Amino acid sequence: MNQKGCVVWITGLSGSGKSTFACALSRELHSRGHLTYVLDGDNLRHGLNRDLSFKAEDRAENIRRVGEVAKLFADAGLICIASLISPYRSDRSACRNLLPKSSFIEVFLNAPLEVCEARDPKGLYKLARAGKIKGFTGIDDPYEPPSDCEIVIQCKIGDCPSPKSMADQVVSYLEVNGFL
Ligand code: GGZ
Repeated sequence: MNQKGCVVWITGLSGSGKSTFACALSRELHSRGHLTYVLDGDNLRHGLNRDLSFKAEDRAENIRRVGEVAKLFADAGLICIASLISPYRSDRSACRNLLPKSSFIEVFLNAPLEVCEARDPKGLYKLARAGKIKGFTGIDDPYEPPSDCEIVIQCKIGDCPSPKSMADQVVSYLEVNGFL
């Protein structure tokens, strides 16, 4: 196994497909003999981050903790894949600053709100529209798209790349940039 530790940080709206993409990327890297670890925002909120809400300070703390954990995995030589909404630029930028230059690879899964809301896999958008969830990203809490990220994956209405082709795009980036 020849790899250099790094963090692949996937940001995007709820329902954009971050978790599926993260799993596909992890599977693809494993099949090539690489070691990975996936940190999924929603899962971590059941354990490490279960004390945190969705208000801005708590989202910042959520992202800070995951950034610190991701750094540990990257230090140990793993390709750490973090998938969190991470809606605020300043929080993502703070994570980037934890890592050596170029080892933080920010991937924007750019699925428009209409696409995510039409999918609504957990019915959360419906609840947010009905005012039953307050401060829902994209509805009544902001999502600040990255302006300087390493990779953008574009998903349009009726035209989203498959998780495997999203994974291939990241694998190519990792190869070209000497992580694999
Ligand atoms: C956004 C929320 C909210 C609010 C619950 N806003 O798509 P999901 O359901 O399965 O994953 C989302 C998850 C977001 O956790 P993160 O740790 O990624 O968020 S952040 O980076 O902003 O801290 C969503 C669900 O929690 N969820 N309430 N108000 N998403």
